[in-house]
Amino acid sequence: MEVRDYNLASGWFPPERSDARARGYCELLESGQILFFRDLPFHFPAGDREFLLAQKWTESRLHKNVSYRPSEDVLRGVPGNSETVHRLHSIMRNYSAQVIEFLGAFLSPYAGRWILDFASFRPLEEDGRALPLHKRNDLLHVDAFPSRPTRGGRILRVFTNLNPAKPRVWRTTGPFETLAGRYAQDAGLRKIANESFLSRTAENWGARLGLRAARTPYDTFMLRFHDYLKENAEFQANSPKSLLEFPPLATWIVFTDGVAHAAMSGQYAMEQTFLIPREALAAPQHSPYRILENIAGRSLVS
Ligand SMILES: O=C(O)CCC(=O)C(=O)O
Ligand SMILES: [Fe+2]
Repeated sequence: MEVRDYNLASGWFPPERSDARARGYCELLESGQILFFRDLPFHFPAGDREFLLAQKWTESRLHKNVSYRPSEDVLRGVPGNSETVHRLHSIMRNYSAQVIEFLGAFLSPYAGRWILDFASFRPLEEDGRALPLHKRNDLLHVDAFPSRPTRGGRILRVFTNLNPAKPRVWRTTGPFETLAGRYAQDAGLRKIANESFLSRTAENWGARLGLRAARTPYDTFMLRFHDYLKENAEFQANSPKSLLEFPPLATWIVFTDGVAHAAMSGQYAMEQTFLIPREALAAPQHSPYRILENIAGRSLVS
């Protein structure tokens, strides 16, 4: 795992910006690198940041995080309808718009081709958080969302550490190819790949009725793999680990479906997720669906 530092004295933007260069960034990300900005690469008003840090946040009042859906302009995870909630809503709306604009320029080959997913605000200290096993952030895992199958597309996330004093600390482990080579069959890849069309049809009933997008065997496997990795004490204990410290106000971009990660400590982070469809990938040979198809010996996304 390698982290690229974009701490350019003149600002975040590459001097000779071009589509070829942006494509290079897409390829680096897709191959499992994390792109890192020491300073904010988009506008985030100091007053908004101070407001977020000044509120009282407790586990019981939150639905894991505060979430915001840019495509519907809906805020979730905070009860009530107070002035505070309205302010929070407008901060999330602005933050999300800023990140979308920044990423549309920085990763121009994806712009307009992605599916906008949720943004989140993470106001609770990650160290010592008492969450059920499958929801724990401090166990290494790859991301997969039960309600948003990607059908082979990828999960791209932009994080910003809003904490003015403390880093956000992550652990990562080796490349997806190594992880999948070692654990995919044990996690049940063969069975999922061989599932009959009929049982998949039944599983996708809801999708056919228009309730949600249809899951492919790839999506089913990735959900299983997320849980499997968190449940696997041997993997958690013995996998090679790198410790990454993202300093105050740093921003990092990462495909979290390919880079196994765990958040060990840190409080106050913002995050925006983008789903990059298969057709928009710059280096599909590095994508988890292709790596898993090579292991399974058959298509997992049709
Ligand atoms: O909040 C973080 O830093 C990452 C937590 C995580 O793994 C996730 O939200 O999928
Ligand atoms: Fe995650």
